[in-house]
This record gives sequence, structure tokens and C-alpha cells, in this order.
Amino acid sequence: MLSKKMVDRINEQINREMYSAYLYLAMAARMQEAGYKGVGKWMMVQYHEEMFHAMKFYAYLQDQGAAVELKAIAKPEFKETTIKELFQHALEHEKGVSGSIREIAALAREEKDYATEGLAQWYVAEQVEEERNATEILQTIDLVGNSAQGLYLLNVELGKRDLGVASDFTKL
Ligand code: OFO
Repeated sequence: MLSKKMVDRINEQINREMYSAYLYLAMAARMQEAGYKGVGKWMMVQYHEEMFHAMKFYAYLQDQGAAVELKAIAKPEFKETTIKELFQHALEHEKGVSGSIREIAALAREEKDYATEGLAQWYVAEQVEEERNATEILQTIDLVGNSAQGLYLLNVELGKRDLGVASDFTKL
């Protein structure tokens, strides 16, 4: 059984993951409108990944007999317009999420809540991947610089991203 503090914290994390989904969905829309369909697709895949992160916590609360409490999702705010700026924003955002996941892992350890600690480890590893993805794309953007051909190829490359997680949440 989970402590009330842990249930509240996981519900808060569900909200943060849904905000992440909303943020990437907004970025997908901006990129698609700007004609970068491939970057837009990458962002849309990320939107699904974030929904998966939220729903994995949702399913965990239900497995533990705890109540899911959904809160309002904030309007995604970003002023950036270039691909590089959007990925810089994404990287900073992911560093914040990594900190948030570490808080859950630390709370679980403090409460000797080994089930949640085990789950938190999955998210810790996932955050390494999230930060690495954004960092590698930023490195590629720096390599291509302002080359139109380079940006075209990057757009094509990012458009090849496939969904790597379940999107049918009835199966979680
Ligand atoms: Fe859920 O990992 Fe990104 O935000």
C-alpha cells in the first residue's frame, strides 16, 4: 500500500507528464505549420511517449488500489521558433523532469517503498534516454549549421522516428 504522500506525488507526476505531452504536441503543431513535417512527426511521437509515461503511473496507482486524481494541465508556453531553440527548450524541460523523477525515487527509498522505487528506476533510465535524444539532435543541428540542405536532411531523418511505446492504454 502506498503512503498518501506518495499517491499525491505520483498524481502530481501524472500531471507533469501530461504537461510534457501537451508541450510536445504544441511543438509538433508549430513545426508542421512551418513545413517541417519530419520534425513535427518526431514531436508527435514524443507526445505519445509522454502520454505513455503518464499512463504508466496511472496504471500503477490503480494496481496499488490508489485513486487517480487528474488536475488541470497548464497551457504549454514557449516563444522559440527555430528547430534548434525548440530542442534546447525540450532539453531543459527534460532536465527538470529528470529532477522530478529523482524526487520520487528518493521519496520511495526514504519510505522503504520498494515497489515504487523499482518503478522509479524505469523512469530514471527513461530520462537518460530523453536527455540523450535531445542532446544528440542538438549536436546534429550544430553540425549542419545554417545549411538548408542539412536542415532538409535532418527533417527527413527525424521524420523516420517510430512510436516505441504502447499507445493502447487498455493494455497497460
Ligand atoms: Fe516523460 O519524459 Fe519527457 O518529459
